[in-house]
Parts: sequence; C-alpha cells; structure tokens
Amino acid sequence: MQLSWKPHHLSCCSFTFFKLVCKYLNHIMGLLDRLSGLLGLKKKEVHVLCLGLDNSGKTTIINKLKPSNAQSQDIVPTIGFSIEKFKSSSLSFTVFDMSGQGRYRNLWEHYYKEGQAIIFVIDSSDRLRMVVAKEELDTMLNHPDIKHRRIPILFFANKMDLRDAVTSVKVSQLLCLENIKDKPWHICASDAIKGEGLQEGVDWLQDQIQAVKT
Ligand SMILES: Nc1nc2c(ncn2[C@@H]2O[C@H](COP(=O)(O)OP(=O)(O)OP(=O)(O)O)[C@@H](O)[C@H]2O)c(=O)[nH]1
Ligand SMILES: [Mg+2]
Repeated sequence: MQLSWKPHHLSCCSFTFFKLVCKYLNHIMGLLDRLSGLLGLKKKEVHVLCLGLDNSGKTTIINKLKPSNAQSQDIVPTIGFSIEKFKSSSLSFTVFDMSGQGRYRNLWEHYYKEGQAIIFVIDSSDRLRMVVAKEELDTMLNHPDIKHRRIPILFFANKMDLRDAVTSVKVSQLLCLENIKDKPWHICASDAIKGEGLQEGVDWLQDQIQAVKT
C-alpha cells in the first residue's frame, strides 16, 4: 500500500479545523454574552409604544433621545409606524413610534401586547384637541390588552416652549390622569426641540421597568 498526500486532503482537514474553530468561537461568544448579562453589563431590551395625536411631537422626542450622530435632521409626519432604538444608562429601548393621524390610530391596538411601557405625548398648546387626546387615551386604557396590566405610562406634556401651552398640571387635569389608579404613571413637561424634560421622563421609565421582576 502506498501512502500519498493529495491537495484535497489539506482542504478537507482545513475545512474541519475551520468548522471546529467556528464552533468554539461561537461557544465562547455565547459564554461572554451570558457573563455580561450576569454582570449587568448588557442592557436589558424593552419594547415601548409611543402614542399620542398627530403633531404632538412623538417622533421629535424619540429622535432627540438618540445619540446626536444618529439623529435625523428633518422630521416628517409618521406614516403607519416606525421602529426606533435608543439607550438609557441601563436599558436598550425599541420604540414603536406610531402615527397619530386619525386614519392610522386603529393600528395602535395591534402593538399593545408587545409594549412593556407606553410613552403618551400631548401637544400642550393644542387646547382644542385635548378632548380628542383624552378620548384616545381612554380607549387605549380600556383595551383588553392594556386594561389589566400594570404597565407604566409616561406622559410628555410637550411643546412647553409655545405661548399657548398649558402647564403639565393642567394637562394632567384635562386628561383626568388622577383616575389612573392601577398603573404607575408620570407626567413631564417637555420641549422636544431643545430636548428639555426628556431625560427626567426616561429616568422615571427606566426605574419603573427595572422595578418589574422578569
Ligand atoms: N415648538 C415646538 N415644536 C415641536 C415640539 N415637539 C415637536 N414639535 C414640532 O411639531 C411638529 C410635529 O412633530 P412630530 O414629531 O412629527 O409629531 P408626531 O407626534 O410624531 O406626529 P405624527 O407622526 O403625525 O403622529 C414638528 O414640526 C416638530 O418640529 C416642541 O416641543 N416645541
Ligand atoms: Mg411621528
């Protein structure tokens, strides 16, 4: 019998070696991933719904919460919805930024089950449509996918920079927020253009989400 070496032996060996290396790298990556989770280095992922009437400032708020190099320069009215991401000190947020236009509001309920928290944005200068905002809020609160869940709701009384804006206390009264007894909620006055009031809101939301044991 004659032993001979052929080039395809090498390619076969190197392929098996390559597969082994990949397998072990994968294993090590998995271990590192789990370790970073255990050490609290990996940010917990949360799904948040951003709701509110059209023109209230939802997309402007979400955009401002992203790192400055990821912010978009011109905000246009949302069609349907858009999925956005931003991070806080310990959470990684995936936000369903829903369109507030009347014709798209029936989309909201399809995402209620997904949401672990809600950001509800109000144009504090739009006194005329405050009653519409309240109707939409009440419909959402009474939906079976929301009604019995202790889901945190962060309200932004937005556009505080405008002359006609009412205070966040007034917004809270107009929306009868004190009637929400079975869910943690918080209202922040905000100016999304300057980014004022947003961090306070996100900090509150983060605390609420972290308080929920998973
Ligand atoms: N003055 C002022 N304008 C704001 C503020 N926030 C948003 N805007 C403006 O309001 C308009 C609507 O903002 P969007 O962020 O598109 O509103 P939206 O709620 O996402 O609207 P839809 O996507 O149609 O539901 C834009 O012209 C923004 O520049 C604010 O705090 N102050
Ligand atoms: Mg929008």
